[in-house]
Formats: sequence, C-alpha cells, structure tokens
Amino acid sequence: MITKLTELAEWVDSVARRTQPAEIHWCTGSAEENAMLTNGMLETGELMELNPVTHPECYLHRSDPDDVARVEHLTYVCTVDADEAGPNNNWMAPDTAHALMDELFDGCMQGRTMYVIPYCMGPIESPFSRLGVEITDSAYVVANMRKMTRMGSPALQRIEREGSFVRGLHSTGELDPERRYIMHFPQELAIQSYGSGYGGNALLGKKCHALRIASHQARTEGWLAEHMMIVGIENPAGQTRYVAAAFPSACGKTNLAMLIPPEPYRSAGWKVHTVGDDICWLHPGEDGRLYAINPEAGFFGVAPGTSKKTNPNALAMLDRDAIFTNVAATADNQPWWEELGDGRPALDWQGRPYDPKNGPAAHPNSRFTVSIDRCPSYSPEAENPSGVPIDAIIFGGRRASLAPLVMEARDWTHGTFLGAAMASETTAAATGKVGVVRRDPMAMKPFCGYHFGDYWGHWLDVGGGLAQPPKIFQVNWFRRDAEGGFIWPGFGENMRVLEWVLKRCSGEAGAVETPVGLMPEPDAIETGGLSERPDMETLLGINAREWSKEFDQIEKHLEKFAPHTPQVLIDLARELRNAL
Ligand code: OXD
Ligand code: MN
Repeated sequence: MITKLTELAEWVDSVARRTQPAEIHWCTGSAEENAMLTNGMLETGELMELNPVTHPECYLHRSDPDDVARVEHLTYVCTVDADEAGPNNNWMAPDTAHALMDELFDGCMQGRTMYVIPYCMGPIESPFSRLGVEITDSAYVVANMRKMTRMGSPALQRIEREGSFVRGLHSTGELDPERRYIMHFPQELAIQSYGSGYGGNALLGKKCHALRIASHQARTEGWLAEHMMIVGIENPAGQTRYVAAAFPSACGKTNLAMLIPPEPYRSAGWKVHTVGDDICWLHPGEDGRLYAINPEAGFFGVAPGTSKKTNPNALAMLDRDAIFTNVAATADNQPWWEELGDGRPALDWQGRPYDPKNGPAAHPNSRFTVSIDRCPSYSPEAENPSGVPIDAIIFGGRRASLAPLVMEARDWTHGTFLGAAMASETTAAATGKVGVVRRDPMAMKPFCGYHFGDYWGHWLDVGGGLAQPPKIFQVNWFRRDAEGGFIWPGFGENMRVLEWVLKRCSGEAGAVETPVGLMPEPDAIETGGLSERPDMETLLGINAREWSKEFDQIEKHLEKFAPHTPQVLIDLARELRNAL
C-alpha cells in the first residue's frame, strides 16, 4: 500500500480490479519521474522532441485527428434529480451512467500502466484549495498535469491529512468518438472520462474538477468557481488592483492575463502581473471583499494567433519546458502555427508534409502547456494562500456587432444580469460549428455543474453578502466594421480600456448613464498614440432598435431557466427594455 489513507487505497484497488492494468505507478511529481515518463513517450512516439537548441525541453504531441477539442455533446452532469443539472447540461441518471462507464472501463488498461496522480488545485497551503486524485492510463496526461497542477507527494500528504478528495478516473480507451463520455457525479465528488486524450476532456483537474465539480461545491460552501483569468494591474503610483475576467474559450483570456501595456503606459510606469489565465475561485473575505485564487499552476493555451504582436509574454515562455499539442513543425523542428510570424511549416499538425490544400498547418485548437512561473509577467501572488482582492470583474464576449467596447453595471445585481445575458460567437475550442452566436452566461455554458437558474441565484447571494463587492463590467474587443475588419486594435491596447475600469474603481473617472449600462464619457478612453483613432462613436454607441431585439432574446433565454431564474433578473430585463 502506497498511501496510509484507506479510502484512497481501496478506491485505487477497485479501479485496478476493473481496468486490469499491467502496472500501477503512484506519481510523486519528481524530476526523475518526469524524465522517465518523457523518455518512455519519446520511445512510443507519443512525444517528439522539438529543436533542442531553440526549444530545449520542448515536446510535440500529435493527438488522434478525431480527438482535438472538448466534446460538449458527450459531457454529462449526473445528478439524482435531472432538474439539478438544469437545461444547460446534458444529464444522465447516476446509475445509468455508472453502468455505462463500468462497461467501458472493464479491462481497458490491460497491458498499460495505470498512473495515480494526487493533485491540489490551488496553493498547497491555501484553505481555499481543493484536492483530487486522477487515475489515468495516459503518460501524456501525467506530463500535462505536472505543469497544470500542484501534483505528487505534497498533494498526497494534504489528501491524507484531510481525507477528502475528488475521484477522477480517465482512460484514453480506443479513442473512438462513439465510445467517448465525460461524466460528472457532483454528489459523489467523482469524474469519469473515457475515450479522449484531449486536454479539457482528459486533464481532469481543469474543467471537470476546477469548474464543474467545484461550482457545485462552491454553491454549497458559499463561494464561486469561475471561468476567469486573474490579473494585477499596477499604476504609476505603485498601487496594484486585481481584475478577474470571464471570456468564452479562445476569446483572449490568456492574452489579456499577460498583456504588455503599450508604450505611453509602459514609460509612465504601468505594469501587469499575471495570476491566472483560465480559472478563478472567488471567496468572500472577512473584510467584505472577494478574494481570488488561481487553482491551476500552468497554462493550457491556444497556440494559433499567439505572436510577438498579440502576446509577446506567451512567446517568451514557450521557448523551453513546454508541451505542444497539434501544432505544425518547421523544417528544423521548431513549433509553428498560423500568425506566429517567423518561419514556415514543413509538417502539419498531423505530421504530413504541409500542403495548404489540407487546411491550416496547425490545428485551430492546437495548444501549449507550460508552467505559470515560466511567464515573464508571472505574479508571485499566485502562490498567496489568501488569494488576491478583486476590484473589478469583467465579462467579455466575441460579438461582431451590438455589444459596446465597455460598459459598467449599475450594481452587483445588474452585473449578474450582464453575466447571465452574455453571448459570444463559438470558437474551435469545442467540437461543433464555429462563429455562431450563442448565449454563454458568465462564459460558463460548458462548465457550470448545476442549473443556471440556481447559479445566478447563487451569484446574487454571494454578492449580496459583500460589504465591498467588486464593480462589474462588460467588454467586447471584437466589434467589426462594414468591411469585416476589427474596429478596436485589441491585445496590449486593451490596457486603455482597463485604465478606465480601474479609474472607475478608484473613483477617478466619470460615466454616463444609459439604459444598458454606465458608459465612458466621450474621450474617456485614451486613444493618443494609436496609429489611427478607432471609430469610438460606433464602439461606444447604443442602437436602441438592435438592443430591443437583443432584449427579446435575453428574456427568452432567462425564461428557459424558469422557474429557477431569480425573479429580480427577469424584472430587471423588463425594466431595462422599457427604459430603451
Ligand atoms: C480551455 C477552454 O481549454 O476553455 O481553457 O477550452
Ligand atoms: Mn477555458
């Protein structure tokens, strides 16, 4: 027995009896273990070494071509009562789901090694952190979990101390899309995933634990588990304020988390400190503020679009100690993707000689995995067990029209409304059609582990209990002009919008009241130093006719979750529409 925690030992035994692995390996997280696993994967071809001169300790993994994204249609929340999961989730009765999964897992690890990964989501010493154990037959998952979580011996020690942990069971199975399920059992604190090796389906600490299961735990314990990045922004006076921002997958959270302020800001002394890029756990503090921790320890970022222009900090952290999944490779074996800028692809993401006729060289959802402390703007506050105090929460979507560059909610209730009404165009991060506008409340559509109506109620409860709640904002970097071009320059220039947000928090900027929210005064967003002044009138304009159509849809959307939808949100929709 490798652990003194009987419950854990018994569970591992019972999984081994069902899955029949050739060997069981308890992960310690040591450098030797990592080297051993890496060498094994280089032998089997699961990993390929990239150019050791330009990219030391960097590896490329090519996944099965049918296994390249999260599979929302095969992801289930299995609660006893279907109504608890809500219309926002696929639901299956726990008994039915267990029977189905037991059959898939029967004997599935024969001839393979079963890895047991104890992990901690959040700083090892933080009272806000939560524990889990993932059992998997994929060494690639172990290597990724090592970068994405605090895993191994220290996590096991805390699990043994506390006795409670989320049980995650994963097998890549046959990688058959017909035999693929990602099941969540929130009431049992359990996750079972079969048939996929892709990040969000297989690295169970991330979306499955830190969002779907954690949102459920957070609801009963009085906190929030959110799909948000966390960033600290230091002004020239040396004061740092922390902002948490929710955007749907592949809408720029990673870029925003590590943005480099544009030149006039840099020389004035503005600095950005990265705490997290994807997940944020928010806890009410005794002082009535909200405190955030990033439960993750690394980034699993989208590679395409990452360039010197869009995210120089990301590029700087990707030249050593990173795992790349489904990117292309240059003739001298460097990782390559569209918009990278330098180099040319020789092999595409499937390892074929690159031919533009086959589509993009890198898969649109190709990824990098890298430890957070490799990031040049990394903030040591990411290790603060008490978290960082949040001054502003931002909701963002990808909308070609309608949604303004920025607006502020009147109060927490209105902010919750803005989050609940969020909509965005779909991206390649999930299997399915790209570019379709869908409602994605709080960017949690694929990740909320329970009924959205109850979730909004929980948001109202948490905020209602705060003496100093963060201000809530909505942004849209993605407005397009008649020719289809982006109106706002985005990326580092988003600092200009953040400056207004922060000045609203410190009481240094005014705002204009409109029926949809508080807007910056004309010229409140600094545009000096941009090569041309963007069409701020369009970016900050409110078209009453278009908004009234939007409210039709928002009302229908809120209705869909009735009777769980809080009445105040329904009333507020009506009030705002009437004000238009
Ligand atoms: C992610 C996602 O991987 O949201 O972060 O898909
Ligand atoms: Mn995400």
